[in-house]
Amino acid sequence: MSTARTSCISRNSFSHTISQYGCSQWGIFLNLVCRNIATVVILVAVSLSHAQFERSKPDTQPIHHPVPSIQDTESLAQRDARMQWWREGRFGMFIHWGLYSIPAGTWDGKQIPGIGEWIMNNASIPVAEYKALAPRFNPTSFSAREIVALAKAAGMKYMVITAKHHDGFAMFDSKANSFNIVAATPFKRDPLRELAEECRKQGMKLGFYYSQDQDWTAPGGSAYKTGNHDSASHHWDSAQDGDFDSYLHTKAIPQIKELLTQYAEFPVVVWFDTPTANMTPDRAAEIVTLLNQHPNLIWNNRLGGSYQGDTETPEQYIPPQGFPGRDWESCMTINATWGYKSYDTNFKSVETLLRNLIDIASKGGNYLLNVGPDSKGVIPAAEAERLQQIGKWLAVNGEAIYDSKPTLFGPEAGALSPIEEEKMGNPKFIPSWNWRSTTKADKIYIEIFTWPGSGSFHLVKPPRKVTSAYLLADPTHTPLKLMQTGDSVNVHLPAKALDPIATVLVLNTSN
Ligand code: H79
Repeated sequence: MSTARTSCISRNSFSHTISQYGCSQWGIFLNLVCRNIATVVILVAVSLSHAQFERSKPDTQPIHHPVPSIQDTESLAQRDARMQWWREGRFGMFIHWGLYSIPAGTWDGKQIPGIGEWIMNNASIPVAEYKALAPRFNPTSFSAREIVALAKAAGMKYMVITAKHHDGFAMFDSKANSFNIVAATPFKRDPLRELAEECRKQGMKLGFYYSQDQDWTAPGGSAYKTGNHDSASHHWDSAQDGDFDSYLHTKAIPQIKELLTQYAEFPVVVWFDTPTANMTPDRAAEIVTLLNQHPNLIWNNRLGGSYQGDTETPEQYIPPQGFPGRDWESCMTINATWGYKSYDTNFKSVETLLRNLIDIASKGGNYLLNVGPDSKGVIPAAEAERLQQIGKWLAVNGEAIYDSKPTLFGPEAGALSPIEEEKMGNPKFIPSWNWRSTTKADKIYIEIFTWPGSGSFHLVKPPRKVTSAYLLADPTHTPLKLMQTGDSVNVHLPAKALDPIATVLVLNTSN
């Protein structure tokens, strides 16, 4: 591999107060639906912090990369063009699907705590026993057509499916390694090929998740430590022992090559995960060499080896301030697991899911919402129903979400608690759920969660001149009465919200 070229590029020095994977208190917030907010609230918008969510150029410091990546070499204009569809899309479907959907959270008659796709590690299942799941995998009810149609109905613009998770099982036709869905199961079909065809037909973008570093069934693959596993290798079965470079060269890199070349225009996203110390800059550079051959590709910040990729990936939380200067995507589960668990019925409400989407859009990010098909290939009905409901809201109100810019206000999202602290000792961010805002060139959208009993929405010192207003869900877009007094504007609202979850007030504006 060529490591001769070198470059000095820049690193975003913005310091994150919440770790990438740690859900900290956020999961708790986001699972809480604030039901006991006083019903009589005057919603007041104060614009204090213009542009705090804009993607401004961050403070930078140099990083050395053995092979420069596309992000190191392209211009800002090229980056904007490459990221355009992703930034506009706002909402994607994450699909965690693999052999773990067979045990579905139960092993040897015991319910295994934790996320379903981690069952092999969490229950210390020996390699041979786990591999024996493959001949039992026959998801005959899998329909790429239906899954893509569901994503479309939900208003999602892209999907990312696990091509290989940490268990090492490839959900695609791989010549590089026979532990895959085509060679090792009675199913024999390639779901990635079928999804690619349907995405092409139905106008959906398709990306692949690939666990490049952890691989619990390939000799030499990495493992995160859980339980009483070996303190150095973190392995729990000698069949996992081996040389990381030979894993990288005989499995991961060949499979990444296959994924990048077997599916025509797809993938448009490669979603790496959980780099360990094994993913050194030189090893990551070998993967970057492959990625560089696909100049429109978008890839996340989890490759490792000091590469920052295109996107920040807060997992199971929404960053209170977004990630100034970076593209970002919150990935979140719809219940409490990524991979299917038969007994996880802890589904988030449509209200919570929609608030998350709106909250994320108001901070300039994307929402990658996960579903976990079962061992027959079916997305559980409780998940599909929720997606349909979100889609209904977006069919009416999508204009406020897609291709929108972040809020011009800021304090409406919440505030740091003067008393409560999170794990790291930083002040805890307490979200507020009265309203959010998104922006377009000549419009300000106010997504109202808590309908004001006062009958009006009050704006103090609006950042732009408000010329007229209406509700997006009002089919006639009847103008609402505006009262301008001094430096504030009052918008009269009907007595009842048009949508119990979020009603969008549109303000036409001029500068
Ligand atoms: O694919 C999903 C997760 O399986 C994956 N990322 C998302 C998108 C992921 N892998 N690792 N992590 C996230 C973070 C690791 C958390 C851990 Fe644990 C805490 C590993 C050991 C302790 C969670 C709890 C997993 C096992 C026990």
